[in-house]
Amino acid sequence: MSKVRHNFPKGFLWGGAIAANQAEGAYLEDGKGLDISACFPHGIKHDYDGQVEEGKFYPTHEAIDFYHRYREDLAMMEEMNFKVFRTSIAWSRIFPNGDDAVPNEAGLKYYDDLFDEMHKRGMEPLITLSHYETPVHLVKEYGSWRSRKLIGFFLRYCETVFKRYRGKVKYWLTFNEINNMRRMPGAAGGIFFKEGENQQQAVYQATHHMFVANSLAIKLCHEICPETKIGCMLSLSNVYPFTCNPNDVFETMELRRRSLFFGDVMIRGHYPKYLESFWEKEGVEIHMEPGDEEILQAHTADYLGFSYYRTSTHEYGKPFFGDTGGDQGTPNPYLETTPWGWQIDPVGLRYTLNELYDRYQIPLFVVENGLGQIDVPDEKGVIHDDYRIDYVRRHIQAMKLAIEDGVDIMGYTYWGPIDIVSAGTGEMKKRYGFIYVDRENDGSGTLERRKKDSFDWYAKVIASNGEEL
Ligand code: BGP
Repeated sequence: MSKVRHNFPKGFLWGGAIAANQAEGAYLEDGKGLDISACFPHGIKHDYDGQVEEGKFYPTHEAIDFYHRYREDLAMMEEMNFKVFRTSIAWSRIFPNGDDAVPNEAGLKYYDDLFDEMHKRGMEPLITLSHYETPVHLVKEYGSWRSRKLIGFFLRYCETVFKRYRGKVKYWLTFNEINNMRRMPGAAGGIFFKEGENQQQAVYQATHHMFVANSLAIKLCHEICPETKIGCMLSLSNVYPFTCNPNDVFETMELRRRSLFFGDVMIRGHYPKYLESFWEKEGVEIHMEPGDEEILQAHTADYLGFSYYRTSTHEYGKPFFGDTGGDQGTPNPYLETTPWGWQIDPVGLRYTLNELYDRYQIPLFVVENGLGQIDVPDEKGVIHDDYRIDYVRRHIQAMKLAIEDGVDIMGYTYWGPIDIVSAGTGEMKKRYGFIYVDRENDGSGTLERRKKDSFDWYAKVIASNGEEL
């Protein structure tokens, strides 16, 4: 009988996570094509322009200029002893239109240099292939993932980067928060609804194409670089029944399943039955090609990466909403709330880790967890973010308890170790970083980087493998 583990395993992958579109800027530099993230002036929760409108400010166009400053930034991550650094490859840096026959060498070179810099500083790259960054041309020309052609375009992109970065990238993720197809299909899959179309049909048919692409990318990855691990990625902040009323309990299970459905297909390898009644009600009919089901079953995720920020509750019959933090319903009276309405729940992380490990029995990776807050510098310009230290400490303690519960956790990449553009709102004001960036919502500021109090604290956490909290 194996003994209970009371600490983080040796080689636990401590680090941080960002996304190309929220940090790099250089949105059309060195041959990069336009991607959808550059056409949201106020973040992915709000209006999508479909193009860049003259004279309008788009926060991701320069973001924090990580594209040109990554050496300085990675040096700071090394000071925090990072073992792993998560970011995404912007698809449109490699294939500017998404359907190009040949890749853009300048884009490939940029990520070669970026990954070399990470290795130089002791970090393993953890790379997301598509993080809300679908090339705009694929949306305009093909209706994005509505078209089965996107499978081929995506696989050409995957094959190119798997071959180019073989030996440099050991950890891949396919689609960031693919379950956001049900809440924000525009950001998650480039699905912007057309007049009069059956919206659920569009969402779930596009999702089917992404499932097939996910499985074929896993197959390709295992063939081209067998030593790597490739996972799927979901947004899994949790939701509790608001009361013990059986109706609250049952409908909350149904709500949770709307997200777990994506993990069920990509990890168990087949469609579950429980969504069929919903599809029947909505007039959804998934069109599959012969062989699709065999592909899904044969090539499933090596691990489950997921984001966890908060929990919310659901009351029977009440509408629920969703954003970049996950499902959101009735506030939980037992939890404190951030200025953006996100409720802080470290016990919820332990609960979610146990829930997911019970369901899937594959390694789990917390690839996003963080606190977006209003950080106010003191008279010397220093940010005393003890509230952020408290948030991270309690979530790390929750992970340690989950490990004692027997959960296999691969690593933890804190979301936004450096202040970046908020995905949901396009703000800089919603700061996550251990590193402050002098940049405001309106694009003003010097882009200078400065350590917050949490910087040295997190460095010690990693140096002690999660012992010194
Ligand atoms: C997740 C996204 C990230 C990140 C995070 C925080 O949905 O994967 O891109 O942005 O949410 O959300 P926000 O930036 O809106 O605070």
